[in-house]
Amino acid sequence: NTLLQGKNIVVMGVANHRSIAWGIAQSLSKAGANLIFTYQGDRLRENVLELAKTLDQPEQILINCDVTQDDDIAAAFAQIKEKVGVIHGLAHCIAFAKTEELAGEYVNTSRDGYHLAQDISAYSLVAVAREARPLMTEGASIVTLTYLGGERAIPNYNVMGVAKAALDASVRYLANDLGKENIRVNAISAGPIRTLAAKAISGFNTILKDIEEKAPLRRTIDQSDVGDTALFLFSHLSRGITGEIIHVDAGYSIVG
Ligand code: 0WD
Repeated sequence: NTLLQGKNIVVMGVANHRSIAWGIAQSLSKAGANLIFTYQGDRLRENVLELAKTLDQPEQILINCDVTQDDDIAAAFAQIKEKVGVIHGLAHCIAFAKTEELAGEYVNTSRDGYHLAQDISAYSLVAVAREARPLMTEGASIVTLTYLGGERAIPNYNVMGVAKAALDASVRYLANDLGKENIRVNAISAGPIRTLAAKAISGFNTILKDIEEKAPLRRTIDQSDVGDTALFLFSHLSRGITGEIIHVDAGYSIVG
């Protein structure tokens, strides 16, 4: 399909072939988008390069960007500007919390752990949107990834749930700020998928089993389910949608 032909889209957060960001990249590439990847530090560069080479892209554009560093973010978008000039989309697929805070009681969350989860998982969207904005001169779509644990208290999700609640609120505030420039901001609330980040959450297998039993579609979702919804959100088809949280979870949130 050609839904995203001629669109330059930045994809942040590919770590390996299981990453949701990678599922999104595959859907967008198939729709003709020109992709720019950002990765966290040199340890991931080779991984992302190998993956990017498997896509039908004129060239691999890879840019280092650790979102805890304002300088990195500014430098990354300066490079992106130099490379492509205008961007039409940005997929933010980044989160982090300390493993020890993704188990047991939320009440034990440390000040450090709280700040770290908020910084990487929620504030980073604000920082990135601010740097991306000047490049989004033809209107654009920003998509982030959230989880039901931001709406409900889900066992073990803890500090990340609170970070997702902040992320969800940020989507609404950013959508309101940027809408006048025809920049839309939405989140996909994905059902649980086995990825590197998911490994850190205790009891993850139990969560998957519960979905298979209770979700209306009686199945878990995968990276391609999220990728194709992202494709819709980056396309003209979703032009009237902003500030929204779309659940791609086989319907679990309506029954669980
Ligand atoms: O079940 C799931 N897997 C769900 C994930 C359900 C619902 C939502 N999500 C969200 C996550 O919370 C996250 O926001 O999807 C997003 C992508 O997560 P993922 O695809 O599940 O996990 P992963 O492949 O690990 O990608 C997250 C990446 C990091 O990977 P690692 O595992 O190396 O920490 O976020 C990136 C990094 O590549 N990341 C950073 N990028 C730049 N700067 C930073 C940072 N400081 N920290 C983490």
